[in-house]
Amino acid sequence: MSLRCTLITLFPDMIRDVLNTSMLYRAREKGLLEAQTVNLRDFAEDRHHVADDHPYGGGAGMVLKPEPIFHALSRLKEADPDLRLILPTPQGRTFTQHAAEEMSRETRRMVFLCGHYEGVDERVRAAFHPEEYSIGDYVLTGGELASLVMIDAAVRLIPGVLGDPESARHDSFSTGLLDWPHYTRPAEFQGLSVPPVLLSGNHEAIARWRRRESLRSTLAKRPDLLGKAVLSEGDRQILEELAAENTIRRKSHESVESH
Ligand code: 6GU
Repeated sequence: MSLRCTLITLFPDMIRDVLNTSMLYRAREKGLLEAQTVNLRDFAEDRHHVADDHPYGGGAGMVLKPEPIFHALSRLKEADPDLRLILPTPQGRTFTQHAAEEMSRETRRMVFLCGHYEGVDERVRAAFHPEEYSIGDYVLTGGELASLVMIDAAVRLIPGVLGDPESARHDSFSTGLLDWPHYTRPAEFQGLSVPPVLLSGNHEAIARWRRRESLRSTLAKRPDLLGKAVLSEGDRQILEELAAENTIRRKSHESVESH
């Protein structure tokens, strides 16, 4: 089964370069991702193939005209009436790992309508009811990068895309915790050494160390995630120890400062 994506855009080159690189390229080679671009300008009716115009009511920026979008979408819907239309926009629902997992199981063709500048003419929403997704609370110049982010996050979850299927299973946002630290050779570099447990060959001890370091990292960097993570009694015990260590460290730091 492969993920089928069509991206409607004014900047197909921007998308093709990403689709032709690294894991996305390999997913396409393996037949696990099928992605194509549709150039919105090809659906503009005027001699100069203009797909955007100034906003009614005045103001800065440009708005994507409705006609080229209607033509492009009508053509795609004729070919595939069951497609799933996605509009990347800062106004959308936040795209999360959960949404990526759901997308990775999608069997319909997904059409990403990449708005640009100030957005798309509102009548596109009224006519096609796209699913709107945002990739975070900040503003991009267009929907292309956001679409590629969503496709990338979904594609790497398709079995066969990553070399080792285990690597997706312990992803930060699948386990609810941040990842543990990683090391590779050499065992010592510029006086910095790899934690000895990782060289011990003791797989149980390594698993315990990794869990503890994941908890440590999450507590330090994203304590908000701990509320939702699935934690064992042992995990909670470790978190208490880590919190106690932090309190001790803070106290000794304060006493050093006051001297
Ligand atoms: Cl999906 N599109 C644009 N243009 N800006 C964004 C975004 C999407 N998500 C966050 N910022």
